[in-house]
Amino acid sequence: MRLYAFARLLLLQLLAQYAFAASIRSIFLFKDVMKSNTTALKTSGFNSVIMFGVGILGDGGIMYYSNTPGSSDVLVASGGAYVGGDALAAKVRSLKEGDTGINRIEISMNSQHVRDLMSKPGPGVDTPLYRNFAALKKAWSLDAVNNDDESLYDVASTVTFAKMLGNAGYKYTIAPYTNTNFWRSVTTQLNQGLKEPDLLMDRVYLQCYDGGANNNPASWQSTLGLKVVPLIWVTNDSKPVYGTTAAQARTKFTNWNKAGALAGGGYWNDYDIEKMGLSYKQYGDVLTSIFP
Ligand SMILES: *[C@@H]1O[C@H](CO)[C@@H](O)[C@H](O)[C@H]1NC(C)=O
Ligand SMILES: CC(=O)N[C@H]1CO[C@H](CO)[C@@H](O)[C@@H]1O
Repeated sequence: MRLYAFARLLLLQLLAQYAFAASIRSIFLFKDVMKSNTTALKTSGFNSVIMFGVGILGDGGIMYYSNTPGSSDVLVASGGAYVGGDALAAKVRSLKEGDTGINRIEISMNSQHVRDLMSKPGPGVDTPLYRNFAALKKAWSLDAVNNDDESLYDVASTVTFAKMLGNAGYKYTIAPYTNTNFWRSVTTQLNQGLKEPDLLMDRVYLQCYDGGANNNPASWQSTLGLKVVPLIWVTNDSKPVYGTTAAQARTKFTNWNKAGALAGGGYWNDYDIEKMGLSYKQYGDVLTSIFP
């Protein structure tokens, strides 16, 4: 009996280690989740989705901005409550339910209003902003907030805001393309004294296209002291020069991973996969084979 219990403990530890070590296979959701093919997203090998286009208002309200023709922006949290509607909440939650490989949902935002709200009224648990994020987390079953700041780069308010989100139960992630010094300061301050799996800033999605086309994942890894998840832009008719086929993505991820073991890989973005008639499965297969 004791031997059995011991063996079970060992097995559980192994399983925990395995779950912990699982690589990140991610995709940014640019398309309105009410319109995208969530069945394909759930079953093509991705385990992490990052919903693009959330932003905060001057009064602490949270918007889900539309980037899809025919869709409108939706106010999703206000006055400390979720107000985005049941259908949207059910759709977002469904990403992690039923036949799915997804176990993590993040929302991606810019730095609009972060500095003014952190200075007044601040990051307290009674503020509208805190309560709105808490309500949204619950309604959408969210795991993390992704910072895609590409303009303000204010260390102090970013750190205060991220810690506030940590209090509300979120993990914090970043999606840098440039400004290494800023991201290093933020990372160091947020993770001070913390170790895996308790890191507050636990994922770096590194843009390796457009403005970040020359980014070298291995050198970002050594600068930040964290493994990164390089992002590649799928075939796209907006900036075709940065478009990457699944075959080309395989080569890029393979080479980067050889130069310095990565935390995983990811794509920008689902809208273009659908618009260009590409295959989720082909792009997903690249990730499952290189980052099992
Ligand atoms: C969504 O994806 C699934 C599985 O990949 C596919 O069978 C289905 O036809 C797609 N639906 C639409 C509306 O394109
Ligand atoms: C993510 C992104 O910028 N996608 C663009 C791809 O190209 C189409 C059409 O040119 C744009 O509408 C998308 O915004």
